[in-house]
Amino acid sequence: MMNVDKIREDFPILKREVHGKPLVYFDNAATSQTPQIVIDAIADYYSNYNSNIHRGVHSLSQEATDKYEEARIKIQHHFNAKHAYEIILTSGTTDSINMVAAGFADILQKGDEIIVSALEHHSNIVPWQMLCTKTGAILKVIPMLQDGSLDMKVYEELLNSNTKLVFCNHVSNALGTINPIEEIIKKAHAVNAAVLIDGAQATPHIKPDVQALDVDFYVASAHKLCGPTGVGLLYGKQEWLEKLPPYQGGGEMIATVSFEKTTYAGLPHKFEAGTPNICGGIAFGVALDYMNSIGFSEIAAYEATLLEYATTELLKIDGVKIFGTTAHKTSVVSFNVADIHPYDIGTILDKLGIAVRTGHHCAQPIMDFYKIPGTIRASFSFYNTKEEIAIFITALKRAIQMFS
Ligand code: 7TS
Repeated sequence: MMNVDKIREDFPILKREVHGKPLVYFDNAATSQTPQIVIDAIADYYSNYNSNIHRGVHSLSQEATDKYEEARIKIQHHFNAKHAYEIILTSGTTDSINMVAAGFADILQKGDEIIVSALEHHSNIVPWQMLCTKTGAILKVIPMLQDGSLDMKVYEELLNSNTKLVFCNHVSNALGTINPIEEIIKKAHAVNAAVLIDGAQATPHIKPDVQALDVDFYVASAHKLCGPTGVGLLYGKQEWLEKLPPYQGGGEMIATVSFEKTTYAGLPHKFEAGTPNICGGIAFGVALDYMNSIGFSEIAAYEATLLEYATTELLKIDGVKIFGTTAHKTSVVSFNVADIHPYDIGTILDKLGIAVRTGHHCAQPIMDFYKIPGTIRASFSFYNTKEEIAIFITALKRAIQMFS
């Protein structure tokens, strides 16, 4: 069993107050909080061995390079990638997706088809639209159903020999739906299409095994996994990473340079031009160690109890409507109360010390589907408690009273 009281001691921010009230942080789907061990790793880097990597013969550069490459190996093991060089360190999910989209601009041809799901974050929609404009490829959409799941029957109908790529999030950020990615990948591979899975929302709750999934690309951000902002990963199968052209030109990504001809470095450096977020990469590794020390099955089991409690209590309140009601969800509850604007509720909750996100959550097509401007989204992490949910429910009732 997880000792949540002890875990909370690891997060200094959880001790602070907002508007004179103890912070109740339920915006974990936007970014997770940072444990002291990760904060210490960041301070240690800048205090003791800050230097540029992969280039210096001096000791600090060697130390930083070793730590950075150790982090890559930690990430490799966490995601069970076959090779460390299949892990490209990026600035985050958005960067990773754009890297793949830019690469496919050289591969796709007019009339090729690419499929996205209706549940995507804008960062998994816009790059593909840009790619279609560049290449003449056609974008098709797997529709969603009322409960916030994907219409897998239509997905099968969309797939054909012209389908070259399929993109889907592992978990929807707006609703928490866990998508059937195993089936999505298998069916895409049956027509020889490549698959990119956006794991930004899944990775805080689920430990994915990229080899078992047989996924072509898997992307995520460290800042949702107790790590720092500005760092994330692109996992790509070796064969794909070798096929794709480099994303950016610059230092670090070359083998030889002359004005006549430049040759590129091997993986992973081909995709890592310039000085990377060295400290961020190292801290990402520490954050993964921290989460693994708690255990992902323990985290998922505990968060499921939080989700169930919050859902039950919310549904007792008149006028509450929850969006995203499938049985397979992470600990996200997206809802509205009668015709009160989500922003108004969010503002009152903030005054009471409670951080939730309101709005379209960068997933406007989902809001259009439900014909709503947005929702109030409470997203729970393993360091949240039932007591905090009780405080949130009481505060919500107060907010509702103010608007009725
Ligand atoms: N994909 C999904 C599914 C996401 O939830 C997010 C961020 C991104 C991609 C982009 O990640 P980034 O780290 O590159 O910004 N989602 C959210 C959210 O739900 N609230 O704030 C950010």
